[in-house]
Amino acid sequence: MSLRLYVDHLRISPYALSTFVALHEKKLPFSIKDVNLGAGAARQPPFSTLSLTQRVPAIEHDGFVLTESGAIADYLDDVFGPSTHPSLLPRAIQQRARARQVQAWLRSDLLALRNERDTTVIFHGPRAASAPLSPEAQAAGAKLLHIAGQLLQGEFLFGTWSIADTDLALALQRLILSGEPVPATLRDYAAAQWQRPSVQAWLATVPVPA
Ligand SMILES: N[C@@H](CCC(=O)N[C@@H](CS)C(=O)NCC(=O)O)C(=O)O
Repeated sequence: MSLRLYVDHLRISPYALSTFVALHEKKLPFSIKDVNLGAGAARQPPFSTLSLTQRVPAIEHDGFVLTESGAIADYLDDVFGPSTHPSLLPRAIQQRARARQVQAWLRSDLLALRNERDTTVIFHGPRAASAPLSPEAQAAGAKLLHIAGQLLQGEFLFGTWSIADTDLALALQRLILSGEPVPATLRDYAAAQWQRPSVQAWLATVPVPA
């Protein structure tokens, strides 16, 4: 079995983090290939010919290449099923649908917040002075906190860990690590998610700025 993960070389892609964590949580052996997005490597061969969407993350599993972190999580759960590997998504159908909903929502909404608090702040530390959030980004932050507060049941979203927990914690970290006010329960949740060995393993690969 060969499994390779393509990620951005600066390790600031939240989607690449999600797939790295997914592979780690599944306890799958995999190699990592860096793609230098800043140099346009995603749009040039060899990556552009491998990857349908020319985006990271991509996985290459025994010659099959797949992008889109949500689709990759589904694929990994299908191929490496619950009898042999930990699940990334809840097994109960409605919870699984809710987890996918959360994943898709986090990837398609909150644009102003995602733009104004990009993941550099999470993986490379806060900038000396970030501009205050615009009204649009403040509204996105408030929406994130409201929905996270509604969804969160104790330690995890769905009773036990799922990949949606990593994605939600990442979104909350945009606010927390840039000093925005976040309720203690959500801060504690995000901090606990950040301590997972899978997330720490990703953080250990983040290059130190020159
Ligand atoms: N919805 C996709 C988003 C993937 C995505 O937007 N990746 C960005 C990096 S964060 C990318 O590869 N951009 C290509 C480029 O910068 O050339 C997913 O969940 O995997």
